[in-house]
Amino acid sequence: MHPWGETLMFGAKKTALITGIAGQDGGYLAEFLIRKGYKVHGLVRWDSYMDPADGLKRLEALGLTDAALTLHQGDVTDAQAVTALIKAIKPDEIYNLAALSHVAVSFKTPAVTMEINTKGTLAILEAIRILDMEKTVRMYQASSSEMFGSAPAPQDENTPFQPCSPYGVAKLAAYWLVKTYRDAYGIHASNGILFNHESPARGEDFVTRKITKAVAAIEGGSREVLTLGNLESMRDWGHARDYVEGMWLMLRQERPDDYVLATGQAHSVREFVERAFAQIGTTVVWSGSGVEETGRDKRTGRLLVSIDPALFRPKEVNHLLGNARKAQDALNWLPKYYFDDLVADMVNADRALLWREAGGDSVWKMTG
Ligand code: G4F
Repeated sequence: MHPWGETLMFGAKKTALITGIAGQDGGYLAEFLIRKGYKVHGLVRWDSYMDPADGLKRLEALGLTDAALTLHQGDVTDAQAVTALIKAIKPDEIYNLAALSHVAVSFKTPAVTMEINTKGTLAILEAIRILDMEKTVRMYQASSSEMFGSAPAPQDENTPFQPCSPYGVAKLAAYWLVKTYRDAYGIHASNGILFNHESPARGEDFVTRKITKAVAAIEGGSREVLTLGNLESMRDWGHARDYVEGMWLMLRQERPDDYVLATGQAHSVREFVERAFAQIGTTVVWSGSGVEETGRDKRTGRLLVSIDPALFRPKEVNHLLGNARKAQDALNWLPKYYFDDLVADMVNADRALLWREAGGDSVWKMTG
């Protein structure tokens, strides 16, 4: 039998289905819901399922084995299969986290991005309608601050969207599908408009984890230089652990609605680099400009950061800064982690991971 077989957990009060459970948010949300006593089902794409050592590593790192949750092999774009799954497990809550989530990749695969991020959402909404589950299931849709695109900061639920990427456009279409199905059919479906949220479980292609992994490797001597694109982008970075709680809180509300989750503080990629190196006691000094800019160790002069023009995007979102006042008032949601705590958590986790990989006796745990 597959190591992640169909074992059921008994005694759970509610049943939740998480699409995209193998991702950063999926793992933390599964852990959170299991602690709340939920029976958790997860939809996992075939490539993650077939290579569990890699595809399910986040769940394993959180100690989530097949004794705790039930994984189903499938794809959110497969509408019939999604309908059959929802019919079979009759979830009380559905969290749609499945997505092509890398903005830069969405420029290279725009059609696939629309397929997964928009039609995947439609498959779930249609399943709820076709199965007459409008009154028995609540749905969370992972909407994104990327939908704001070039809209001036700060952004909140009333800010007009101006997406700047195929990813942002696809997420915006899904956002509107949720609103439309909610109004047309009375489905309890809510959009969480989440600003960037990171953690030690973040994929290594996203800038924060790319930085923290490189900082740990440079400190450990296994790497020379960190190569980045645009250093000036401003992002409102929070911790994924805080944000999954916000998702759950949205489904506790009597009426479905749309909520921004954000820390209310924005920092540049450059500041993230500086803070991450500061965590290992290194001060970065910058010189040059544009693609010629470099960051060096203030003490030794050693090259630490260089710029690769290939890492710039065809169109950039310059400044994301969220106002989560509505979530604070209605959901009583407030983040516990802010910028410095987040960077420290990620750098320390990557140092511990490197140490463990090198045969040290420290056991990596996702902290927080
Ligand atoms: O870490 P990023 O790739 O995240 P981005 O594009 O903001 O998207 C993330 O947040 C969204 C919420 O607003 C989510 F919806 C989305 O799924 C994802 O989670 O890039 C952040 C910034 C960008 O401005 C990028 O141009 O960092 C800049 N950057 C500079 N050098 C880099 C790099 N980004 C990446 N990934 N890799 C670099 O080397």
